[in-house]
Amino acid sequence: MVEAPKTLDGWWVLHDLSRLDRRLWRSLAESERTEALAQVGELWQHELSRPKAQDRGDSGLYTVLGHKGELLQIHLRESLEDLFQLQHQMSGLTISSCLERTWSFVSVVELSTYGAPDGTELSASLLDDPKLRERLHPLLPDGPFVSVYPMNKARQPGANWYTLTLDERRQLMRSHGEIGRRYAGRIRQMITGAVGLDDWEWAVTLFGADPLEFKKLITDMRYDPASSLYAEFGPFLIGRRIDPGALLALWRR
Ligand code: 76R
Repeated sequence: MVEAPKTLDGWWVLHDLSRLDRRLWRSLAESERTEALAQVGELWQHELSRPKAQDRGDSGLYTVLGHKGELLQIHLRESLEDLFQLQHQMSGLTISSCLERTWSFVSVVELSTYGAPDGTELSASLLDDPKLRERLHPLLPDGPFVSVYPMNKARQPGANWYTLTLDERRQLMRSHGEIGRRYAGRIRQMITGAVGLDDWEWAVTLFGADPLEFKKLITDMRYDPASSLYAEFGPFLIGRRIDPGALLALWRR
């Protein structure tokens, strides 16, 4: 029988990529720009750092290389409602009229239970496991590099993930997980599910200190059937964490 894997779902995630329209930005009066940057600083220092302090989410800023965008924000929150609120708050900022959104992705932290032994129930005791709760509510690790891309599992004749049995998928995910675990301690991954929420089925967000490790891990996975037969990818982004103060300094120039 073909059935969907049970998933554990954690914090809601907004990936938000934008670019500062410098012509528009420079057309503002100096005093307006100063005021706009003060608003941004205020928001990041207070509103956006509060969820982390209260263990209710996290927010991170990353500069991104290339033409796809220059600033990636990743926001994790307890509910989708919180993300709506955050977006409304952001759009009220003066700087928002100069920020052009170039990509975004809405998803929710997802752990599938392929790794669990047969018949494991998602019992309350399982959810009490602090390690599991931490994985469902991850704080953004300090990377400082981040690799982000959306993906689907294939639905083609001859390679259709969704017609495989649970057992077949479990086998495939096992070898996938083994490859991933070779990078334990060097790469942290965050898999977020987006079926019914956005245009791809998942976003993959990888964190690490050495960007070459991203290339190696993703290459290793390409040769593994879970990816070689069944994975389809969207655009890839490479970013580096930047703290709000450093970003403001860049924009102040
Ligand atoms: O062992 C476990 O408990 C978890 C095993 C595991 C699952 C179930 C796992 C491990 N992943 C799982 C699910 Mn993954 N993952 C990706 C990508 O680029 C590519 O080729 C694919 C993008 C990467 C880089 C990656 C990394 N994984 C999934 C799913 C959901 C499938 C479903 O539900 O149908 C997707 C889409 C996906 C994609 N994976 C790991 C990693 C790494 C690094 C690990 C090891 C993590 C660890 O052990 O801490």
